[in-house]
Amino acid sequence: MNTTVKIKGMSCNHCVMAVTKALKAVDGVREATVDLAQGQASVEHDNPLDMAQIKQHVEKAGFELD
Ligand SMILES: [Cu+2]
Repeated sequence: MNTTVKIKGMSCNHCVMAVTKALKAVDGVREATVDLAQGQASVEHDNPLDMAQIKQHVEKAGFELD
């Protein structure tokens, strides 16, 4: 499955790496590809995404869901 997640607050490649790492750490996530210009991430996962956990990880990394 693939879900697009909107993320606020990313401004550079360092942010992209932090968000990528945070998303990949969520249970069931296989791959995460962050698009800085679009302010979003494409997340590949096995089970339906646990958005609460996505939110928690993104916020812990210092960003917000849009
Ligand atoms: Cu940055």
